[in-house]
Amino acid sequence: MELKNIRESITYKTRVTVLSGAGISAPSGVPTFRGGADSLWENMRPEELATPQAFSADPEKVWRWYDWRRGLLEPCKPNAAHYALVELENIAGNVTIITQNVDGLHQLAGSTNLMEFHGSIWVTRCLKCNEEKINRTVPLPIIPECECGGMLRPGVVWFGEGINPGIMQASIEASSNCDLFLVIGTSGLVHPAAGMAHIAKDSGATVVEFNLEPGGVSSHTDLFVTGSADLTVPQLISE
Ligand code: BV8
Ligand code: ZN
Repeated sequence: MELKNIRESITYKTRVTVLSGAGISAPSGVPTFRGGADSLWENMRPEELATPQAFSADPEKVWRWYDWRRGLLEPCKPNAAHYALVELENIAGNVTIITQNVDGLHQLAGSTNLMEFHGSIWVTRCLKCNEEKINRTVPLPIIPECECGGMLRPGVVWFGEGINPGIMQASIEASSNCDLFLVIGTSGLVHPAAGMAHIAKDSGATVVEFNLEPGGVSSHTDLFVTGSADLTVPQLISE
């Protein structure tokens, strides 16, 4: 099976579900989590920072890390892989994107049916009144506060926190009811996100992975497309 066969198999009836990870945004200049030198967590360990415990222990330190990442992300633009998934919406029956990324690049590219499985770095949530707001201020005053006077936290899902039940349910639905499941730029190490590929495979979908190297879900794929996502994913649309 080749990418050419996959491209030719997509019709207006094909239901496509996508699981994307940091690798789809790497060509946009967004550092990945477990990558090489450009990795985001090289000098800071995720357990130290992306957890509720780290935040309650030292909210200022955790906010400085998120504020630094927001500053890195601000100039980043979607790349050809993000745009190819938008174009795919005009070719396939429907396209549902489940992204692990918190960078907002799928929205910027124009994807309409999108679930942010791990939340968004551009959202803040108040610990007191629970209000969630989009906030693109860079840099943020540290520690940012709500109008109600409550402390704000990043609107992301930390390690040890559950996924939003509505998003979890919809993601399981989309993974168990699709013809084609695309896994793009993820190491497949983080659960339950990575489990969506297993659900798709078990429900009979064709699973195609786009990555530089195999990862945690590669044993469940029908086709592995090696290369940078901005070069390989557009080949789903045209030669
Ligand atoms: C939960 C938001 C329970 C925050 C993130 C042991 C075994 C299994 C699971 C666990 C375990 N111990 C603990 C767990 C659970 C834990 C987990 O999975 N840990 C892992 C590390 C083992 N999961 C959780 O805690 C989850 N919650 O289980 O809760 C529960 C249930 C009910 C009620 C209460 C509690 C929540 C996990 C969410 C964590 N939040 N992000 C933030 O961003 O600050 S995860 C973080 O990692 C990002 O969201 C990221 O998306 C995600 C996954 O990373 P990737 O996207 O895959 O990125 P990575 O750098 O790893 O890989 C990049 C890939 O791209 C590579 O494959 C590379 O080859 C490729 N690539 C690079 N360049 C390119 C490319 N590909 C193509 N083209 C390129 N150019
Ligand atoms: Zn508030």
